Amino acid sequence: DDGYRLWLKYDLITNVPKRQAYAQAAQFIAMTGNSPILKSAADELQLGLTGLLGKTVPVVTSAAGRKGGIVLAVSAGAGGSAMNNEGYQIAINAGNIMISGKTDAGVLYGAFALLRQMQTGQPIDRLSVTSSPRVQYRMLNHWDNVDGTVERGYAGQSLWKWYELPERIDPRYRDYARANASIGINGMTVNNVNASARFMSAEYIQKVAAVASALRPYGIRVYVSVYWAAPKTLGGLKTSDPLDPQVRAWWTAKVKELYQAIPDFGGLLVKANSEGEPGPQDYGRTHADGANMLAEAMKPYDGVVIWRAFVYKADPNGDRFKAAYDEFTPLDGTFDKKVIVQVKNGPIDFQPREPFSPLFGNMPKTPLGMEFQITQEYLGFATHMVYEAPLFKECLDADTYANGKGSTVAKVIDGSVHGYARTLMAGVANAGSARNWTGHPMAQANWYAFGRLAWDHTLSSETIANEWVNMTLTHEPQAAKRITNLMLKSRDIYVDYNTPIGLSRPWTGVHFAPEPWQNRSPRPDWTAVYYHKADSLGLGFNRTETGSNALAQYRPEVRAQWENPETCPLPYLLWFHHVAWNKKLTSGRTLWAELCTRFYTGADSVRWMQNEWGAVKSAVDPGIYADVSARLATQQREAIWWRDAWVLYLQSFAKQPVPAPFKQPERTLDDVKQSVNLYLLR
Ligand code: BDP
Repeated sequence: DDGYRLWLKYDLITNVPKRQAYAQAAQFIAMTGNSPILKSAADELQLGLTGLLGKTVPVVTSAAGRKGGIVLAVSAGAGGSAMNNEGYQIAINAGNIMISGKTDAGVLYGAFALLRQMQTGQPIDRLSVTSSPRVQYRMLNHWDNVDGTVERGYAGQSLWKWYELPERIDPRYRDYARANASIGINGMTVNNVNASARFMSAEYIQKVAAVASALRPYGIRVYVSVYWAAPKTLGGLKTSDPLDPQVRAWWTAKVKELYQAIPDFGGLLVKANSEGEPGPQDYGRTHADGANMLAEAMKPYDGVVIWRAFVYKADPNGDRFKAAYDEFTPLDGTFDKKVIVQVKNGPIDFQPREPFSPLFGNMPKTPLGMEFQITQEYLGFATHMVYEAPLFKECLDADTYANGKGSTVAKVIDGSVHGYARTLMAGVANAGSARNWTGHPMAQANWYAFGRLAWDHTLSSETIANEWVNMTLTHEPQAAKRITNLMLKSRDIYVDYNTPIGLSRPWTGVHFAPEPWQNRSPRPDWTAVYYHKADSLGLGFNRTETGSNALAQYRPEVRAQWENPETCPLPYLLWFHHVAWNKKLTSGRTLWAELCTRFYTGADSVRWMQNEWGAVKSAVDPGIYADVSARLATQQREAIWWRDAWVLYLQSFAKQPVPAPFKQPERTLDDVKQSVNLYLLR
């Protein structure tokens, strides 16, 4: 098994009574009409059933009084008012399994849901399911470049073969679309947020249009990331000032050109005045001026402008934590209704554990979308096993208290707290040209989990993991349970050896090798010491009133959870407090002892992961088994490297021995530094 089929495996069901029961209920697929999306639903059911049941199930145009089949039905009244436009209902009707939706996309999602029932061994003869997505724009953001590289991509090259397009449509585009539709994703940005203006050229618009045509039958709309200075570099204008009439006219014409080539074009994604990218502030204008100018160009069409809130200026005395809130909250209420502001889950940058961004709950008049990072930039690339659903859920389930208790981030995002007219969840994609799409076989689960949560954020990490394992790896119940458990623990294990108790960003330029000692860079907030603030007294970033006071950006109830170092939960402690090395923590250990405990237990736990994986050997495909085993061995070696780097470095401040039963690392701090310096050699 090379992993290419992802979770859409459709292997023959070996349990004979189960297979026969399914076959009884799925003797034909009836489809009236022939819209491309409905056809995709019928094709997928046929493909899936052929594989699962071991025989071809015919597609017919009508059930014609027959029973024992699957009927696909689009009708405006389907599901009543409880179901939205993309929702589906699966029910038994006149002896058939009826999959209905208000739109053909709803039926497509229902078809995948029915297949999932069978893939996970659930009964289908008494089905009664209604499901609607809680979020309207469910998107992947690809950080893919014109030259085929992928920013922070660890699974080969870009999926998009720009040099072959628009003429050649790689068959992978369709399989990519199938995978996404199966989890309800309905949008995709083709290119990096650090964008090239080439994507706005006539040549590339044709290429993007060809990709859009391949994805359209699966209900997926295409979006493009914008290079703010394109009117200058591509259009030959003297300025990109959003208030300049020529600039406005240029964008209006450009958007028109996009819609001529792609009638269902989704919209524009913008990273502006962030990490050196140009933007409206270059002309003394605001983010809202910029976004609204693009929104005006989009006015005749049904697309949107997605404006990222990932901004932080070089400010030697500032706290990067506060930057996005400080820049965006004053603009609340000034954005055009076509604009969605896309906010990273945490205030810094996709760290292994962050508190939720204080923007959530503080922009009642501006639809805020969620941006998660699926690709494991800070979670061990494609070598470490980290199941991300618990990270996503931790943020989604956090309470902002914006409208009193229960105003979770998820409810901000899905529009229920502030009544947002548009709702969005985006994930930075982890799929590339690797045969198995994601490099690490287990990283497929992160793509899967993102989609499932964008559809329904109330699903639990465990439910999603269990579904994925059953569809992808094994039906053997004990093994499935073991793998699910392993996945559920994997993120905390990573945090323990990487950034425990609220540490963050101990990275080098490659964002991987440990370098907590790194203290030189053009900007203070691009060093590691800026984030952990280790000194002879202690460790951590004081964000209380006596420090940067970033905590003031949260509601009092949230603040109360975090502002007292005596009661602040340990996972967040060093995010908000500078804590003395010998301070007794709620765990009963001193800070130094607690840190050592985390680093050592985290690294040791990777051995446990190896053992657990070893125990499922006979239940999973040998190729996948060997691949994951090898990556776990790398993870084990690197976990110890992380542990040693941190422990030795922090020990130079704490000036204490490593407490028993743990043993002082065998190498010295200099040894570790040398191993890291090799990463930086050219
Ligand atoms: C950072 C990445 C960088 C991205 C940036 C962003 O290191 O490659 O361009 O996020 O989201 O985490 O814009």
